[in-house]
Parts: sequence; C-alpha cells; structure tokens
Amino acid sequence: MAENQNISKYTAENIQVLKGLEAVRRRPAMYIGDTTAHGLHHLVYEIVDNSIDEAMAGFCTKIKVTINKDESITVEDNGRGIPVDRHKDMKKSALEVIMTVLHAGGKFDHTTYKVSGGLHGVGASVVNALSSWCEVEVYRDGERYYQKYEKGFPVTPVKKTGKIKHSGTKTTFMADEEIFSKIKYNFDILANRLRELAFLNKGLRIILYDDHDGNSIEFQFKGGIAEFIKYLDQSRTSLHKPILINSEREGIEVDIAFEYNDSYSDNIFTYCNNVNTIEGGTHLSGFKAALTRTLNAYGNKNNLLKNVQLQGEDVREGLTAVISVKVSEPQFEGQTKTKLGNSEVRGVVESVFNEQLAEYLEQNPSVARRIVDKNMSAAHSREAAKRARDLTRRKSALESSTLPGKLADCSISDPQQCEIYLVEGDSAGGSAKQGRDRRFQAILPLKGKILNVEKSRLHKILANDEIRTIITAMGTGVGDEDFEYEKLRYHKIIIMTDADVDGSHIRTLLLTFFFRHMRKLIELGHVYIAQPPLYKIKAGKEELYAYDEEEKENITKRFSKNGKETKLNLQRYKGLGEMNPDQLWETTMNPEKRTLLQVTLDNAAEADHIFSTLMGDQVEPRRQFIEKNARYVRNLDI
Ligand code: 0RA
Repeated sequence: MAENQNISKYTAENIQVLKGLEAVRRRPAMYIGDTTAHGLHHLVYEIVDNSIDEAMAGFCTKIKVTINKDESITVEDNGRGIPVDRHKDMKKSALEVIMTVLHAGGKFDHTTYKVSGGLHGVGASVVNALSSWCEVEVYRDGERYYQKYEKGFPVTPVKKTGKIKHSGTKTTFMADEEIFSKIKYNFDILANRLRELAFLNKGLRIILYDDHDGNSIEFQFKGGIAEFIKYLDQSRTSLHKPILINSEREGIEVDIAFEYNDSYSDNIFTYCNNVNTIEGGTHLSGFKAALTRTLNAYGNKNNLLKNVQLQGEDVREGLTAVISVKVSEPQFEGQTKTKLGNSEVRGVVESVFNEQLAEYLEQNPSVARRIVDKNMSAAHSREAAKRARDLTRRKSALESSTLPGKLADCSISDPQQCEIYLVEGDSAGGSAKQGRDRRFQAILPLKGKILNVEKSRLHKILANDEIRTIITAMGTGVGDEDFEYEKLRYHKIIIMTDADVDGSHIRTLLLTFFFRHMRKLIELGHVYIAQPPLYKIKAGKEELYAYDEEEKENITKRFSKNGKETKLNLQRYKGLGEMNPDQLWETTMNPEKRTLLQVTLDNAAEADHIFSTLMGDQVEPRRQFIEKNARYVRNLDI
C-alpha cells in the first residue's frame, strides 16, 4: 500500500530510484552477500565505510558506532557532513541522492575521493533500502539537517532542525525483519572489524558502544599497522622491532609492517583500501618476490648463505606481515572477490619493498643477521626434510595412494555429496560407523591427542601419524605448493568431539591444523562442527533432546506445566560414547534433523590472534584471553 502511494507521487526521473530500491529488496544477497548474521553485520560496515572514506580524505578523526536497545545501529562521525545542497541532475538534495540512489555515493566520483573503501562499495542506499526505517542527521555550516526514510523511500523532506557548532554525519538504521532472518548484533564481531579498521587507519578513533549493557571499547592506534603486528604477535616471541615501509608511487600508497618471530608460521595479511584481500593478489606477489630477492642478495653479499639459495618458504617462516595498499580503482577478483587484480600494483610494491628493505638491512646489520639466521635455519630444516623424504620416497608414495585403514569410507565417490566425520575416540567412532548412512558419510576415528601444529615445523607435523591420516583422507595434500583443492574428497568435513574440556581441546587442535595448513577449506566453508545434544529428556513415553541449557529449561518447563502425572527423566550426555548408534544418527548425523555449525573465517587476523594465543607458548596472554572469553572459547567458532 505505502509503496503504491509512493509510486503515484513519483515522476519519470525517479523511476530509477524506484527500480534500484526494488532490485535491492528483491535480491538482497546480490548486494550484501546474504541475509544471515553475515549480511546483517555487513550493513554496519557499509555505513562505517562512508565515514572511513571521509577519514581517509583527511576530514574525520572519530567514528562512534552504537548498538541501540531496539537493535537499530547508529554511526556518527565528525567529518564535513554529507552535502545537503541541491543536486543538479536529480533535482533534490545531495543527501537524498546518496541515501536513495544506488551507487550514488562518492565512490563513483574520483574527483571527490581519491580512494575509497568497501568491498561491495554499494553504499548507504543499499543499507537504507534494507532498513524498515533510517534517519540521517547532518551537521554542516552551523545547521542541523534531518531526513527520514522507510524501506529506502524518503518519508520527510530534508529539514533544518536547529543550530549546531560542530560538523558531522549521524546515521541510524533499523534492519528490516522482512529481509533478515534474525536481527541481533554480536559485539565481538563488530569490535574485531572496527579494531582492524583502526589499525589500518592510523590515528583514527573508533568507539563501539552497546546500549544493552553499557559495554564499550575504543580503538586508536597512533602506530597504525606497526601496532597491528604487535597485536598479532602478542603471544609470540619476536626477533626484532617491527620494520615499517611506507611510500607512494604512481598514485598507489604502499604501507608494509613486518617482523620475524621464533615460530614457524607464515602470517601475511593483505589489504587493499581497507578490504582484507584473503585470496591475495598482486600486492602479495610483489611483496613475496621482493622479500626473497632482497634477503638472498643481502645474504650473498655478506657471505651469510654458504651456497644455500633461500626459497620463498624459508624467508616466510616465522614472518608476521601486514601489507596495506590504497588504490584508486581496485579490481577485486577470485572465488570470493578478495583477490587484488590490478597488475600495476605488483611492480610498485615490489620496487618500493626491494629498495627500502635493502636500505633497512644495510643500516641495521644486527637485525639483518638475526633475520638471515632464521631464514637459514628454515632452509636447513627444509633440506633435511627433503633428504628424509627422498630416502623413503618409495614407501611414502605407496602410503599416500592408499587410504588409511581406520577410515570407513563412503560408497559414493562424488565429493560434492560426500562428508567425513572426524570423531574423537574409537568408541564414538564405532557408534558413528554403525549409525551412519554409508553411502555418503565417511568416518575417521581419531585416537588420543593430536599434535599441536602451532609449535612445530611442517615436516614434523607430517611425521605425525594422526595428522598424516587426516591429510590422506582429505586427498588434497598440504603446504604452500602441494595443496590441491580440486582433489578434496569430501565437501563437508565435520568435527565431532565430546562436549567436555578434552573434546573442546581436540576441536581447537583440529581447527588450528586446518587454519594453518588447509586454510582454503575453511575459507570456502567446508569445515563444520557437529552439535551433539547435551541432554536427553524422557517425559513419559516421549524422548526429547536438548542441545543447550536454554532448550533444556524450556522443555522441562513445558512438561511441568502439562500436569503432574508426566514423569521427567533427565540424562546429561558427557560423551558421544554414551549414545548408541541409532541415537547418534538421530541427534547428530542425520542431515534431515541435525544442526551443523559452519566454521567461518570473517576475520583472518583475529583468528590468527586467537589461535596463537590459545595454542602458543606464552601462558599469561592465554590465561587473560580465556578469562575474558570464557563463553566464546567454549563455542570456538573462528
Ligand atoms: C563532502 C563531500 C562528499 C561527502 C561527504 C562530504 C561526506 C560523506 C559522508 C558519509 C558519511 N559521513 C560522511 N561525511 C562526509 C561527497 C559526496 C558526493 O560526492 O556525492
């Protein structure tokens, strides 16, 4: 009804607006990815990105995000304020155009902003279209301006509402419950992205406030990505202070910070215009090429290499690096549109990094020495591993072509239809084997503790039987060069452990392994966590399962109201082994009934921080982390 009235009011030049908003509401996933929690949080990032653009242009120093009690979101900045003057072509205010016309933000106008963030770059109009209501206040030239919208349509004109001394923009929106399955924001998810943005935009103050409980957090990093490196390596022992490289060339701004630590992981995070380019791209390849070349050149010149040629993997062992480039017309490619495609960026990053790293090494010989020593130790270990492999080549070739004996494989061979359960313990493994649908479900029981991969080099990890079994079952191989996604044998990898401390430890060990050595499987959404029930409740003849405390409470309440004659019998499952094969199938494995928790990787830097803290050597950061995140750790979902 309301929309029809709007149509009759609309003139020819507004047809464009109508079409745009309709398209967004009809196919929201095209614009924000999906309409689950992921898409919901994306709305906040879209609005924040506009304020970040204003900060990158040098006019905004502070952004405040508020989760309001009614689950609306307010984003306020102290920039210049969105212009409110009349837009020549559109015959209405610039504010209204930005809020209602698809792609009308500054992003398509390079005269306004040289670079602009945002992955989708869809802007405020998309958030507006997907909101039941939205209000914008603009503070500009001493005046306050206000406009309100519903489902993207203006319901008031742009009005003056009083005088104000400072400038800025304040947007409040209420995500539309007709579009989103659940409207509930997660403080930690928002905090993690805002922290990342604060690291990437040196000096910018970003505040997150939750009006439900007064919880708040403020980020401001005067050291920018150098502080990002310290944060990432908080639980690792670094070999030197972060090295910083910064330059602008051919209109491309390059910012690099890195340090070596005594671990074996290779941790490079790349960004273009504040977007985390998970799949890498030209900035990453320029960086890698320059790192290998410059360290070899320095080592040779100073006789530190002794006939060894450092390989890429040698110079990346124990490296934590953040690469951030700002480009005016970024091209995002790849499976998840997070691979930087601009070819000119490769050369710029490579030459800037070559020159400045060489200069740094010349000027800091003791740090340079420590770095090359670390590289050499990695090279020696790689060569030793290769000799060992060559010696046993015939044996391992045989091994890798046969599937592990304890794997109960499925009969279907199309990986898309197949799933594998990694099950804790032989007894639960036995029940799973009996209970499964053997056509498409494979079972791999795992015995004892899995090796903590956070503390070992790849060749040692590969010497571990349990890990080798997992790799062989997956079919993909591991490592930088040897991982072959196309050979993945199961498209669902389901971790099924007991709901106790040991189970959660094993789950974390497995997740750490996938995160460090088969990250793509997580990135592409192949890794899941099974959700076995916590309780069985017998009410008279009925048998019910409760998967969390809340569900247990609800069920018990319902039956105690039903009348006194129903007898309740509550059984708490301590381990998977307490369920017989039928029960395990019914509650946890039957695709028609089970719920699986998909492991997602929204924020790779935060996931690294979590894993290195949980699995690393240093006790104090781990203790603090677990104390602060007791609830989170129990349901670790990175
Ligand atoms: C001046 C010019 C333009 C944008 C802004 C200020 C501005 C926009 C936003 C959005 C959130 N906060 C903001 N602060 C300032 C350019 C407008 C255009 O080119 O269409």
